[in-house]
Amino acid sequence: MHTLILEPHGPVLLIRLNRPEALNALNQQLMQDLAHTLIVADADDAIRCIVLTGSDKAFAAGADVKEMQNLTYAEVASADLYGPPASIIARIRKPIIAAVSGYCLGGGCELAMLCDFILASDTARFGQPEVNLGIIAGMGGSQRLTKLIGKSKSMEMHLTGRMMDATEAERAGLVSRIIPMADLVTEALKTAATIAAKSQLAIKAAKESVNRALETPLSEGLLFERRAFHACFATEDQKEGMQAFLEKRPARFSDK
Ligand code: DAK
Repeated sequence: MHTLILEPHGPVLLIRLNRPEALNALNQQLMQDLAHTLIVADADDAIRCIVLTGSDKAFAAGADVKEMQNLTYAEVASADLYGPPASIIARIRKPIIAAVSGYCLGGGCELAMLCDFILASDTARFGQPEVNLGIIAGMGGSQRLTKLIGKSKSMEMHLTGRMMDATEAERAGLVSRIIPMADLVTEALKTAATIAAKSQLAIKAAKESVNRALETPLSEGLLFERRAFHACFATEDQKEGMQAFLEKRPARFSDK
């Protein structure tokens, strides 16, 4: 699989996008390889958290313009270009951290937003510049970016194609933290290891509950969260977590 480099780090799988010649532009092969890799990782008990990254210069500079240039409406519509892999990535149950350095544009920004949260290096630049090519975002950008940073800023990004730097992206809520570029992957792996050490039952419940905030009305999201909270009390990990706290020792979670 030459479009991706896979590096296991204990319970964390690091996936590096690997098309340096095109600033990691997302072609159909890369998207299929990524979806396949994530399905396998999701089913592998040894993997508890995933980090997705690119290079120092680019997380991904968008969908591959060379691949898209000559496609007709009929071809794009009937193949549902990039649609199936994007739907698969959105359904992965294990946490995925996007570690973003450099350009994170168009489909690249949409891919980062398909992850659970974004850690950005101080060199990261985000944008939805599709309008410059005579198209619009097609992998969720108009919806996810608007939910994450609000209508006004999202609209400006989509209508002008301008990029925002890491500071603006953090202030707007697109990015959870900014990290010096040299430390980005190390910090992402450290964060992933912290997540990997928790009860995976609680992690899945938390991920599903937070995602409900973007997908359902508040009343439905609150009901989902309450039911997921109740279900935590059916787990051994809840008993262990609370007992360990009261005994002033680290918890030993069994994922049961
Ligand atoms: N696609 C293909 N190749 C790309 C690319 C891209 N998006 N971005 C960069 N490259 C290639 C360049 O062509 C160049 O290749 P060579 O000329 O060396 O062969 C190489 O990467 C280095 O790029 P530059 O020479 O341009 O590097 P610079 O540092 O000068 O500029 C840049 C960096 C990021 C500012 C510039 O490369 C740039 O503007 N790139 C395009 C950014 C862009 O417009 N991105 C949005 C693409 S459209 C859909 C789902 C998703 C999408 C659509 C549909 N469906 C589900 C239906 C998404 C669409 C998009 O993302």
